[in-house]
Amino acid sequence: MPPSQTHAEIEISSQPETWRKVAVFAPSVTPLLPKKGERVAVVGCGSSWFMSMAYASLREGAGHGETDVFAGSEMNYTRKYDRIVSISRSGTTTEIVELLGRVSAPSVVITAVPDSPVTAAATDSIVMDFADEESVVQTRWATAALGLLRSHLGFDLNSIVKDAEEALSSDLGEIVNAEEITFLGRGWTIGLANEAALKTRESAQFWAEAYPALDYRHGPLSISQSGRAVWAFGEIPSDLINDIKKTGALFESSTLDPMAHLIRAQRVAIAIAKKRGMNPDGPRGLARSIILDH
Ligand code: F1P
Repeated sequence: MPPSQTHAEIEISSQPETWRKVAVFAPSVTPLLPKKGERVAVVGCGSSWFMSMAYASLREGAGHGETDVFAGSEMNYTRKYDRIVSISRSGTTTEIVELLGRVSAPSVVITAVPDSPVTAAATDSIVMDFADEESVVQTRWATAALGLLRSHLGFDLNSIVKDAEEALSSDLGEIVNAEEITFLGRGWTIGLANEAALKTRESAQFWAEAYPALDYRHGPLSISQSGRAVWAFGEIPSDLINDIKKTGALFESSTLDPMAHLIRAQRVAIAIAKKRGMNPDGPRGLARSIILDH
């Protein structure tokens, strides 16, 4: 049986105040993050990879320079970068420690834990211990890390705290009864769609997928039907919405900032886990950090 209030729920609810703290903290680390024009690779594993994806798309889209993204295990070591940005809540993820030891470009790690293997391996470290979590499943850490990087791109995090509060108080409705959810995004929100699907898989062993929105029609659409759901982060074209609705699936979208909309997806994941009698803080087969012994 899950405890009445899980760590994940407490951490999800604390996102508005955490984002405010990130907004105050961000200017102090500006010199450690990529400068405009630098060629950058962003790396992470799991949630940290998905937040890396979102940042890479936002950075390049904002005209700050070419920005590639890699899962920690899939770095392209033949490419030349001016800076490597890595995200790791635990600071102990093997793929990231090894990657930082191998790259020749200056690197910066965003982590929740000071004096960890990643801080030893990176050139510079940004420690946001105030955003660390008890739950294995990442929620506020992921949005705090992405929030920091959005701030660095000039985005005012305080401007979406209201959206976060709305996402926390909104009624979850029928979506918690869906038998499958397909999450969609475009550009930077593809990372959010992947993160949302990871949340339901980790915390509720619940079947969820994620795709670039326009790719939905190239196969994933076949899984949609009444009793299942499609969830879009950010805007998607109206003809695509019509095609989704024709399948009979429940369709969820929002005018909230997509990172705030992710909070609703985190809540849905926890609600499904609880409905299934699972403890979302202790996902099957997962640990806070994946440490490989090779
Ligand atoms: C990354 C990660 C998480 C996952 C689990 C195992 O950790 O893959 O995304 O939920 O906790 O670790 P980190 O490198 O950000 O600590």
